Amino acid sequence: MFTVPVACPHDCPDTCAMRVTVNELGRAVKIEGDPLHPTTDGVLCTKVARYLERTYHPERLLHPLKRIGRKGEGKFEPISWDQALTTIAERLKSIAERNPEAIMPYSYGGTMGMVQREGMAARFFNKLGASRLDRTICASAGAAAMRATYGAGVGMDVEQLDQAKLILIWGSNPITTGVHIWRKVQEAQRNGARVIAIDPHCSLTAQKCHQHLAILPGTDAALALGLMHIFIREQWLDHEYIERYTLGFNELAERAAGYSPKRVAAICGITIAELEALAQIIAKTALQDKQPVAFRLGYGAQRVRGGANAIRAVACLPALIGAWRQAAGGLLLSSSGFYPMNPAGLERPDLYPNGLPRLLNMSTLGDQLLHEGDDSFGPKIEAMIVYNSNPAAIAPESRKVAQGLAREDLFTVVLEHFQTDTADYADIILPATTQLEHSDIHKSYGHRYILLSQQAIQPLGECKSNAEIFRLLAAKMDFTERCFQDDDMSLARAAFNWQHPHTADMSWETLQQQGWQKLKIADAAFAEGNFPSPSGRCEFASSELAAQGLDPVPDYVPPYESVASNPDLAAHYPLQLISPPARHFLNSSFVNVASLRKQFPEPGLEIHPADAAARDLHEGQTLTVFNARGEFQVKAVITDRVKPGVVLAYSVWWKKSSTDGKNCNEVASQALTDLGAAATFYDCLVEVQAA
Ligand SMILES: Nc1nc2c(c(=O)[nH]1)N[C@H]1C(S)=C(S)[C@@H](COP(=O)(O)OP(=O)(O)OC[C@H]3O[C@@H](n4cnc5c(=O)[nH]c(N)nc54)[C@H](O)[C@@H]3O)O[C@H]1N2
Ligand SMILES: Nc1nc2c(c(=O)[nH]1)N[C@H]1C(S)=C(S)[C@@H](COP(=O)(O)OP(=O)(O)OC[C@H]3O[C@@H](n4cnc5c(=O)[nH]c(N)nc54)[C@H](O)[C@@H]3O)O[C@H]1N2
Ligand code: SF4
Ligand SMILES: [Mo]
Repeated sequence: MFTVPVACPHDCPDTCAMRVTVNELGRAVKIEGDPLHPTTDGVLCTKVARYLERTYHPERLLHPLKRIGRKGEGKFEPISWDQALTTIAERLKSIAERNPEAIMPYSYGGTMGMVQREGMAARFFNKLGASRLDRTICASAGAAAMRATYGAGVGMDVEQLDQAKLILIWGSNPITTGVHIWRKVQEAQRNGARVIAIDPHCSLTAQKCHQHLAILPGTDAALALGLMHIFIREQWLDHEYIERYTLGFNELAERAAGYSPKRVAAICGITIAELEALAQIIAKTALQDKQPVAFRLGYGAQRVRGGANAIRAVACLPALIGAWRQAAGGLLLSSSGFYPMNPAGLERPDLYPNGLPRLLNMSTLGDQLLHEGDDSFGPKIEAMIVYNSNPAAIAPESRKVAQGLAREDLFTVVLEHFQTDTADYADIILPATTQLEHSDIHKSYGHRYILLSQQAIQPLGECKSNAEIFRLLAAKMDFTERCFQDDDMSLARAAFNWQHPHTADMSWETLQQQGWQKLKIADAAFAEGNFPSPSGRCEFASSELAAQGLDPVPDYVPPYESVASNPDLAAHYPLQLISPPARHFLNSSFVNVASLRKQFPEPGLEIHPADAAARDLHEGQTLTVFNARGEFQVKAVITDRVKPGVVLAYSVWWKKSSTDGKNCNEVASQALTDLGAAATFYDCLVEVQAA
């Protein structure tokens, strides 16, 4: 028996350090959280505690497969690796000879490792000159907002959160989506902190907070501007911090002046008293008591039309009250901007044959696959290589995605662990290794550690890692550059700039033995400004946005689809649907793990008793949720956890695991956010009826 340090590969802010025990037969027999890693603290979430069940799942793909049925039908037969790679290389070569931009990579967060994510894959597609993919499905609105405000996705250290005295959990549901951060919040609660959730849904987290403010989806910017309005009216401001470390206060104050408490209460669906009380407790804690105020900002608030402006507006709050002065104060959306990346070394953009290829937005996949090609779009998409993603289930407006994937003239390759909804449409499926079967290196978007993950077991069946698959494909394509022979550890070393002050003290030996090391960053890194923005200040008025001719100051941008902002549409589809993550799944991963499915056997729709009564709906009844884009079926869950006018369906079910072969992304729209061109999953009007 021996243990191996492994990093959790999933798309989760906690990026846990794990210990995997392997027996004499080379089989992984135990997985646990590393008790020495400070944020993991020996604990894994309910999903990854079942990682061995997922790894040794009887339905793991173990051999390359070739489609023999219709697209989408899911009928395949085994072929050899050489046959599979030769078929793919021949097809890609013939397309690339005409126009390599007709080839589209499609990938996202199946694994977050720098090696198996876009390491060798990026080199391969760059050299090929394939279309670039704009990876907007999750966080690009928030990232654009943080860049405009602070210069990068940086923020407070979650390890300090237990010392905060007021914590606002804003558009985040950490009990579900990042339980280790929640454990820190619990410690803070035991230390006397007050915790407030701002969320349209009374989520698992909101239920455990002292207070829950249920705003309407997509109205966060109005709420933040309303808080500013009151801060300024009452002069509840850290004048010195604003003077020395921010930019554009006067413009911001002018904007906030338009957001009277009365107007904001009406937009957000709350009372003026609730808004005034929130402003007061924030200001009192920060300015009168001089205690740390922390904002845990999640991605939930940015999946709407005005998502980036919402994050911009909320992100201004800690600077106004000087919350950054304390290590346990400030804000965290993402910590990924702290990591000194080395894209030139890892992804090798120098390999592009003819300059930058076109950029395809992954959030509008349906429209793109159905596009015939023209001068502005470029060539019709003829081939799609999918890895680390399940677009048939997770991308919006799935009817169009499915239509596109069903195109007989589209050549589709899917690298996967399982035969997902997407894999059913593949021409060739390639079996990929899991985290236990390959090595990788990880950053985090929650904490500040680098983790080195080591291979613990031999690949199952004939599985190969993504990096190995792209290495072999590069050889088949006759790519002769030496970088296509780099092994996984060389790729891992190339991922970061090790000369940067944040990494300069790290040693590779420690990473190998311990599995993790912390970036060197001061606890209260922004106590005196020093933000990575062009001015070094918090930019209330963003110089980057001004240079692009955009509104430099955050504003409330109403949703595309809500009763107030689109009454004509709401006349037909009056309910706002949100579809946040399910606790027992990770996006569409783990949906097929039996022990987890037992706890969440079928998709449901949370609907308020008044909305249910108005439609004569009963608990447990099968419902059809629909709009002009599509429909899907769910079981009715009648509850006041949602307010009237709002409904909730947890994401993301495999379509083929539900009775009608559909999921909530049938009705989600392909419209994009104000900045960052991100998906708008929670900006969606629907109607509901008995099936
Ligand atoms: N168990 C589990 N964990 C996960 C995932 C998973 O699928 N399952 N997914 C992972 C991924 S990829 C991500 S990006 C993160 C996301 O995790 P978070 O950052 O927590 O974001 P979301 O889960 O999208 O949404 C969080 C909350 O926002 C609320 N919300 C919806 N609309 C609005 C709004 O307009 N305003 C406000 N204030 N709140 C709103 C939702 O009701 C939800 O409770 O979680 C990761 N962790
Ligand atoms: N309605 C609705 N839709 C959503 C969301 C929502 O909140 N509501 N959330 C959105 C968000 S935040 C995100 S991040 C996206 C996530 O979308 P995706 O990034 O596509 O995430 P998953 O659905 O988990 O699919 C990842 C796939 O990668 C595979 N995989 C894992 N590791 C490897 C590997 O090493 N190699 C290969 N080849 N494959 C691997 C897994 O088996 C899995 O099938 O979904 C988005 N979709
Ligand atoms: S909490 Fe997140 S990082 Fe930790 S084991 Fe679970 S999914 Fe992985
Ligand atoms: Mo995500």
